[in-house]
Amino acid sequence: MDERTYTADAEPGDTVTVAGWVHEVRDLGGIAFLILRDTTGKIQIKFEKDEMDDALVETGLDVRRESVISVTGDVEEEPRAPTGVEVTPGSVDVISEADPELPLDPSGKVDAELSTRLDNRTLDLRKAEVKAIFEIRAEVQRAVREQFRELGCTEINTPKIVATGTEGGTELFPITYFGQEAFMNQSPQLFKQLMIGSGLERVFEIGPIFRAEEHNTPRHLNEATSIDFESAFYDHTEAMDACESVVQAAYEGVEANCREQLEALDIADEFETPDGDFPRLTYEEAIERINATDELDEPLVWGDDLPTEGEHALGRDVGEHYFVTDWPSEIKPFYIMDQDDEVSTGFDMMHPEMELVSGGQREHRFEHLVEGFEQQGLDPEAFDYYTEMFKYGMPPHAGWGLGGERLIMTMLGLGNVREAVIFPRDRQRLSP
Ligand code: AMO
Repeated sequence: MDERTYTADAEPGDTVTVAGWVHEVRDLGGIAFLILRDTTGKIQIKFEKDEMDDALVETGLDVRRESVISVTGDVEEEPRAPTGVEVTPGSVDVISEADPELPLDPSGKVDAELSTRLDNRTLDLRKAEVKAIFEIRAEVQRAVREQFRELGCTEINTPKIVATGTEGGTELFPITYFGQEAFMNQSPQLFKQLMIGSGLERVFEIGPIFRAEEHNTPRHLNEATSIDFESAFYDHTEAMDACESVVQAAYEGVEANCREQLEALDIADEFETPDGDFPRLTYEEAIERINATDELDEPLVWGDDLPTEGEHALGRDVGEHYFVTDWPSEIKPFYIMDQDDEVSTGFDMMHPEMELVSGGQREHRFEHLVEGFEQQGLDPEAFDYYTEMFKYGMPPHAGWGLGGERLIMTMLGLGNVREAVIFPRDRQRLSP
């Protein structure tokens, strides 16, 4: 079956079988061209009507757009062809005929709404600029994994069906688990921390997280991909260093290995790898700078979370990736270690347009941890499986979680986070 040649590998002088989709047919009278597309690109098939068998010409020219065909023929140089070569066919096989009514135009000549595109993702991903997003996403995951290995991490996979939430009770998806209440996991937070007391010490995971977020915004998903890191004997500043190196590695990988994809997205010229030394602003400096922009109706005070408009105002002011550190303890989760009565070790890493990462040093002292649960209104007993392990030798540790889709969205300047997910889950979308 796969004795075909990819269109990108067809060289003048070769006799090849190329196979893929009918991108378009251009009939100029005595001569006609069929453009065949496969995963590597496109190639021109030439039909000279007077010199070819009528049945062959008919098969080639009557085939509907987006049908799958295979063509065997000789490759010749042709400077006027889009790729500099063309195929003179000896045979054409129609393998899978497409319906004439396409729900979406994969040539991109006719624009489609995002919802139509998501309903017909298979066809949508036939477009070079859409396919490019997912090739870049794959490269980001490869580069990030490699950087984690450089940092001495072991990749782990933790359960997605769990008994308790960690990131606030309202955002959980309940499920039934053999008659018992269970939830889809919001974060691998507790599991990755449990590995700190194991022999692994430094771990990462790239996996799904589930958030029953009410907001239907361009940057929220109900199923997202979290890139999680956790290390023993790290404080929050060392965790931030690791975060910078991972984000930088993702950009470097794309810059080095995705030239063609960046071109398909028309952003090759402006694409830049950040220098990996992101400014670190304290929360206090951040709210002062936001207040100084005068863009909020009410100035922010200590203890407020940063509203979206505040993040945008600060992002414009800073103009690059940056951290916000030293958050008030009261607005960070129970597992974050405090520096004193008011200030935590929690941090966020921001792109000028949105938050990408949350992290911090963790509370590893058993008594403090149990107190933190109570303060947050959580029943420590429900978390016994977690807290118990803090009694048997748990080193100080720190880590973070990075939103995979938001990383891609901000890297490529996409208008909606759903563009970075093949089959997104949001309030309206449960299939495909
Ligand atoms: P947090 O809840 O801030 O932290 O999530 C970390 C990052 O994950 C991404 N993210 C989302 N992306 C799209 N849609 C969503 N609904 C969504 N929710 C989160 C964001 C966010 O910055 N356990 C901590 C991390 C840690 O401390 O290690 C946590 O989950 O980019």
